Amino acid sequence: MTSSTSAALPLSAHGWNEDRAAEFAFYAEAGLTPALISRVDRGQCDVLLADPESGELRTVRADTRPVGDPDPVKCPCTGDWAAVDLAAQPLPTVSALLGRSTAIVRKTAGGRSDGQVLAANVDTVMIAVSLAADPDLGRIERFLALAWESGAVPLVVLTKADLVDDADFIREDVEKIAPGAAVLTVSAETGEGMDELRAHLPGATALVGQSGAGKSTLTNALAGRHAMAVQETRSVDEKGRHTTTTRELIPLPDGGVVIDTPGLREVGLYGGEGVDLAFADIAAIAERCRFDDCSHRSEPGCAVAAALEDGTLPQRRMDSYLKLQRENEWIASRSDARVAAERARKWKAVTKSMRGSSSPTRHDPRRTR
Ligand SMILES: Nc1nc2c(ncn2[C@@H]2O[C@H](COP(=O)(O)OP(=O)(O)O)[C@@H](O)[C@H]2O)c(=O)[nH]1
Ligand SMILES: [Mg+2]
Ligand SMILES: [Zn+2]
Repeated sequence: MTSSTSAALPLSAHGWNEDRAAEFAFYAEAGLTPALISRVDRGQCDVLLADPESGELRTVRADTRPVGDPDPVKCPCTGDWAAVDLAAQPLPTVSALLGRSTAIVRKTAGGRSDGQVLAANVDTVMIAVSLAADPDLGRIERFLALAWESGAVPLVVLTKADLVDDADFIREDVEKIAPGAAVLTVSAETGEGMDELRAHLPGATALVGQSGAGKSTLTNALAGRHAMAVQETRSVDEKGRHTTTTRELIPLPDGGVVIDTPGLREVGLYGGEGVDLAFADIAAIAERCRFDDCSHRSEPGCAVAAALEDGTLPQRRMDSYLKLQRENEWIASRSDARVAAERARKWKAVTKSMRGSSSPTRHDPRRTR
């Protein structure tokens, strides 16, 4: 066992593994300590690490400015593994971030085309949906696309089962729009379904969903303690206020971690294959179209049109698919423009450096995915 793995031993219950230790070896040699980012604020963060002296897990405040980046997707986020310089004064600093195995990235709210990482390195994206209101299938599909795109496995959890008596019917409806994902019904209030939920959650889990869906209540139930504040008054309208304001990582008593997130009003997609994975049933139908490049609009022998016609594919689901696909195409075109602008800037810097003396490039060990 290398010194960097033994130094991080208490962290292996919370996601530290051989791949991360191998990547970290370079930083271990520089005297840095491996740490898991549990919460990010402006310019600072909390990290979980194994105390080099006692070996106990503890939380340390650290300066994140050395790993700041103009691209928000590359900035440190909850769930990132970091190399921390504990000796730095006046505050320990995050000197580098390790590569991410998964990342939940949404388009930032508003008209901009920037991405925002909601959580990094999770194995499961748990989509919490309250049974107390009529489920918004389009919204669940959108969350599923976001989850598939992250590289983690989506899991839909229908919460507050104690408040309704048709939970199983609703679950069947949701299962139809969630190919490849498990759908569970739970009640944090009565404990119903909680054991099954725990069995679905090895490793790291991020909880996403609307405000008031019961995410923080579930986090507390899984953690076995009051780790997160929950909405005090049970809102009659299911919109809910934002009780949770930061993304926070909670280590679980039996290993693993849960990342609780504030409710999301806008869940813009940020490109990629997630939409196609979330609508794998449509892709399967489309394989039977006569033409490989069928646009499913007016071509003869279109299996999608036939499925819409005979009702096996609901029009609502097809519309939802097309809408999310268009959104993805828009963001892809915006990123192409951004990449082109970035390339132009680099060329300018390079030609300038060839004329001048100092090189504009600097060593940057960070990478994402
Ligand atoms: N009846 C019932 N209420 C719940 C359950 N889970 C959460 N709630 C209530 O739903 C409200 C919103 O919960 P909260 O965890 O703050 O939701 P969040 O915004 O998704 O984090 C709170 O008033 C909770 O007490 C449940 O299983 N049953
Ligand atoms: Mg909350
Ligand atoms: Zn077709």
